[in-house]
Amino acid sequence: PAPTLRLDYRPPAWLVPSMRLDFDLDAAATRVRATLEVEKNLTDGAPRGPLALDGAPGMKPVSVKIDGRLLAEGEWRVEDDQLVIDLVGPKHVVETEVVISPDKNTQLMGLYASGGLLCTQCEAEGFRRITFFPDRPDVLSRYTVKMIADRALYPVLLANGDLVGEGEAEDGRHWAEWRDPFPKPCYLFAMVAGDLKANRDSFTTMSGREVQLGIWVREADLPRTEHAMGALKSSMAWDETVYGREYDLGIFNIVAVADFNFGAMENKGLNVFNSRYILADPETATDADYDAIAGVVAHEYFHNWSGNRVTCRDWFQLSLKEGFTVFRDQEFSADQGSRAVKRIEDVRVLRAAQFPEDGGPLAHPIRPDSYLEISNFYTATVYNKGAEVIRMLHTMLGADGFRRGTDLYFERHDGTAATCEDFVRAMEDANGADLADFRRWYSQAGTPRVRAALSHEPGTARARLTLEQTVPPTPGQDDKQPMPLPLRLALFGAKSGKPIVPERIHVLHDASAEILFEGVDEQPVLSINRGFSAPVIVETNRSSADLAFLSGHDDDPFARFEAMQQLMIDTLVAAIEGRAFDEEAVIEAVRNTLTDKALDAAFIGEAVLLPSEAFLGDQLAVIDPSAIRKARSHLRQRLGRELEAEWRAAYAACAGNRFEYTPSAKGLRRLRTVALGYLDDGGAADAAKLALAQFEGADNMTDRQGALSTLANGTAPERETALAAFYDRYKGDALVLDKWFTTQAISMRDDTAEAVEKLAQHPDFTLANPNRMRALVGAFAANQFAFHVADGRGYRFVADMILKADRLNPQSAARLVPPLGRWRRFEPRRAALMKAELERIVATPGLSKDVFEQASKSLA
Ligand code: B3K
Ligand code: ZN
Repeated sequence: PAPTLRLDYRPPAWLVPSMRLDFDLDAAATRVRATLEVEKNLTDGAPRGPLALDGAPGMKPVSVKIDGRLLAEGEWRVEDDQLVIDLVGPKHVVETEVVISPDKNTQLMGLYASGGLLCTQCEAEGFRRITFFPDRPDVLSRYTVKMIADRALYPVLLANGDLVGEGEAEDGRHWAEWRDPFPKPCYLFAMVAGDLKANRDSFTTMSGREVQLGIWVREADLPRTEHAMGALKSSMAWDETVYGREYDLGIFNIVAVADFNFGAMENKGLNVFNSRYILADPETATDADYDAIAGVVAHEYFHNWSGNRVTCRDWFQLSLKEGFTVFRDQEFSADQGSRAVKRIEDVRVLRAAQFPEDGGPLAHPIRPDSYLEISNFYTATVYNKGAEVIRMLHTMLGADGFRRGTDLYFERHDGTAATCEDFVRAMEDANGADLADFRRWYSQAGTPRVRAALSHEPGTARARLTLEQTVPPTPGQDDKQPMPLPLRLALFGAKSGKPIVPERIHVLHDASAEILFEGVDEQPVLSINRGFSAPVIVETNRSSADLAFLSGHDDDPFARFEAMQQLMIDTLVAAIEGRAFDEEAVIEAVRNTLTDKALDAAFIGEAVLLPSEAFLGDQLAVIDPSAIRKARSHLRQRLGRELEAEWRAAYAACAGNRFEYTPSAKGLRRLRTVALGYLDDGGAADAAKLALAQFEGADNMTDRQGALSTLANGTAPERETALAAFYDRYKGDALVLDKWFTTQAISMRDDTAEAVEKLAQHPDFTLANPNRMRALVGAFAANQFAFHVADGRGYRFVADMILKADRLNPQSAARLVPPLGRWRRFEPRRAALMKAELERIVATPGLSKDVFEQASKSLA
């Protein structure tokens, strides 16, 4: 198949200013009549040619009419999955009819059935599976949508915009008509039919308009929608305060569905959510779930401006809406809870998901240049690195300058399909700034590396900081230009512990720079990339003593966390590489953090964790998962044993905590389970008993799952007791059952790969549900030691799953390929086994474009 290239963009030949959709809904056979008002696009550069409407492979119109006249079969043709019609005049009304089968739609793109519901997912290219249409984001139309369906099966009929009519039809059927006054691309179309109940509420916007809010779920789930509703109202208020953006329709609906390919979808006025990002109560959802729900609800809501009012011209611009909106949701969450902990979590995600992508065969810039299948580009790079790029603009321009830029951007581009370039230009124009070099962040892939060396000349009271950056080559990009890197830095006195040079931002524009600090009359310690101000890897010449000092004294909490991580990494990497190492420094630093009365539990719970095995692997030239496991477990055991008294004290101090969703209660729960884990690894004789007691006595899922995870890592008899009890208690609840699968898939036990193979045979396992597939297979593939078990069975298992899933749902199957694609980073035996599985995948006949693209690029 031929790739789509960014530079091949041409405006559409035909526009569709308005359209009407008539749905006769039925799970087996839904009739879709589309009435399009089409007009020739007279803009510069628009090609002249016939009307070509995208359709799904194998789709054929039942009938085609032009201006009311039924065309004979020879007057239209289907070519390359497009319906092609030669039109003579500049404006016509085109009417097509198709019949589609939602209940056979296992890809979950277009119109599909999920647990008795009918719902849609159109981004990126799902609309063409519903009807023939120019399925590209730069064709914006006003929609009127009429749905007719059986009233008993589908009592609720929802679509975008405002409800303009409803009524009875024949044979127990009923209808509803919705109209969306805002022109939108077809990827934002949505429709839902089913037996749903709403949690209803309202929000009064800053200009005093009342918006009806509804979160639609199965009746039994209604009590679990309060948290999402609260998050929705908070995000509506936040976008007004922080960005001056108001909601623009009278209705905002959210629907939760059980079968969904990703998190949620920002369809205009009708967001559709994976139920895991809506449903929560203390009994079934962890604190992490609560946080994720608030983040995703906010994210989708924020898209109403960053994505819907201003949309993307083409899919290469995806980060225009996604990077910006992730930055917006991150800041929203930071404002709602602990900013420091939120930043730590976001950087962890970036390092776990985006850095490996940027350093591997699938590396691409946040604005890619080509794709085979756009679904493969909803990546950590486009989303999370994209958000970091926006954050750097915020850092460099300041909050006010950034806001001037977004105001101008929204004003200029409202109602249109824009580009990343438009966004950067608005930032420049609003601030009189020159971002010429900054644009490289959009075009260059790869994580920049910064080498920072601080030297002190005691006699002269001067310190000299030299900075050097390199951007590594990535596939298709051998030569890189330096990127502007905003580095927040400060100096502390090693002896006095006092700040010597207060925080400042240095933007490193060139390949290297030298900064001179005056008045430095004691030995300084460098604090750099504070708050993770640039998404880069920093290498410094700081000693363990410097890092230990910063981990206890830096006044930027992120930098404190970072110093501790670096100390742990230095120690573990030395151990893994067989060099001399000093575990004492880590043990003391952890002790100090753990007993520092000035720190809150949430921060401590993050700071005392060792870097993950996968992240340690990323620090090594060649990854040997067994060596990493050995060194990391050894240090964890020592920390557990030597700080046993401190862990016990922390555990006891957190124990009385009753469930409350507040930052401090969350922090206590976090630290409690972290302490339990260390006690267990340290070999405390009563650890399994403590864990079982926590498991049984918990009044919330965070504590219960935390205890279960601890037990699942070990061999105590309490393990099976807890796993069985958990299963019995929650077997009717799909979202909680997902946790049961995941807990076992991420277990540190040596036999996890075998256990996961067995779990794939469990009657509750299915590849048809993306959540369940991710819960077991996705989680397993992220468990470095287990997935890379030396005999290669982990690779074989995941490859088998990819091939099976590909026949049902290529988009989800393709997401499992990147872990195998990292083969070049592993020791030769494992690398060969991984590569062989990729080769087996690529050689399989009938592969989807999605899996083919990921697997073939991984071998290239
Ligand atoms: N825009 C959707 C993602 C669609 C993914 C399509 N493969 C959700 C989001 O980012 O908000
Ligand atoms: Zn998004």
